[in-house]
Amino acid sequence: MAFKKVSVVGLGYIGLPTAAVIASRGIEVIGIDVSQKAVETINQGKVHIVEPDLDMVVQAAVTMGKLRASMTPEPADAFMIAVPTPFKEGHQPDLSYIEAAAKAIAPVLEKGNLVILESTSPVGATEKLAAWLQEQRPDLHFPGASNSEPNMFVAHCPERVLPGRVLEELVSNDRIIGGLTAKCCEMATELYKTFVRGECISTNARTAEMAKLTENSFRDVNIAFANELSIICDKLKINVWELIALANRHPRVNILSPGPGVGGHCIAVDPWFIVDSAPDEARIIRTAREINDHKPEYVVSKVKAAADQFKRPIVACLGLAFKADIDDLRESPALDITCELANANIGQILAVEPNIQELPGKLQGQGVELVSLQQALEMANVLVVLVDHKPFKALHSNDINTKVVVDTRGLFSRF
Ligand code: SAJ
Repeated sequence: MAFKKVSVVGLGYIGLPTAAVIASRGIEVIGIDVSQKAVETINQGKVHIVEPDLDMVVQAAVTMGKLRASMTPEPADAFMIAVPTPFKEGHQPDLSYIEAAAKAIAPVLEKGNLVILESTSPVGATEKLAAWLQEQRPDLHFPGASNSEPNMFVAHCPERVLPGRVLEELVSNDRIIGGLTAKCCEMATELYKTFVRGECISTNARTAEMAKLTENSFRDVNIAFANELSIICDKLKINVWELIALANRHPRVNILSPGPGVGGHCIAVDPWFIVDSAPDEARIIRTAREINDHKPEYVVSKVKAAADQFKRPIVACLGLAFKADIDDLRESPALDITCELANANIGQILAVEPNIQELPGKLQGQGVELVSLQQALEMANVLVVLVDHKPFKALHSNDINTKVVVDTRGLFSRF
């Protein structure tokens, strides 16, 4: 089947770039979002999120009349759901956004439509999605949810793009196509082939769900190894950066970098979905999460000890984002550490974040001052490197050698 019209539900960090890229291939795309502001912004050809080159692609797609946004779903050939899947209390996956999306599109679904779940999901979520749709539309036949021959198609095709390189990776990455039936895989592959240059590999939905969770857990476990090493090295008075550089010269060793903790909305969340599904079995995965979640607390205690050396400590936190050269503050350990330090009454706290213009809500009213890097260097006696943003990497040893430095990213290990 040729896809003439595609609906993308959820116009965030994944949905909007996906919608714009499909539209750029000449397919009519309607983007659905619950935020009126997001819808209005996109319809003006503008973007509400920061991602390199996204503004250009969205503007072109809207100007060509191929992409438009709306709060009201309408009929289409395929529906792609890209809504958040956070966790609830007790680290249990919260599928309420997927359920809400299913209920929103159900009334406009037509026989033969393809529904794709792109959101990172616990194992079994795609089957649940089919069941929710079946409940809403008893007149249609969803795979696995109806006793009749299915006339609807459902697949899980997890997004795997790296924030900061989304437009490139959307096209070049291989895609896992987890269909509820072989025909679902076939149809979903046909849709992805319209914009993906990478390979599309078919499997079942449960394996596709687990593959995505596995990728992010693999990274989390490896970062936890590096973070644990950094704490062991502090105790043993060894420079962890030198240690890792040396160990990585072994042809089969590739240790990742320690940091202030793991941030973002993916790696700090997804491993918990595996732990929730197999609590007794997922031992390394759970421990890795605990190690990475504990790292900010460890950094705060190091900064407190550093500040204790001064009568009037002025602590400059370099970076608030969850990783280098982006403005994304979601689940950011750097932001949490700065907040903790502000609450700890250890002295004046300065924040330097070149990618934002105003202090985030969480830090407002806490006595924290957002300053430039230059001001921080003039004022502070303690520097805490929390993010390896480009301007911080460009610092010279002369800029910092009169300060006490807590360097969570190893920027100054070369001095
Ligand atoms: N981090 C370290 N040390 C490292 C690498 C990363 O401390 O050596 C920290 C970062 O500073 C950051 C966090 O980990 O706080 C996560 O950053 P990241 O760059 O590893 O990953 P994300 O969250 O930006 O994107 C990940 C990617 N997954 C993998 O690389 C396996 C991306 O491909 C996924 O699409 C994305 O999660 C997602 O949406 O699931």
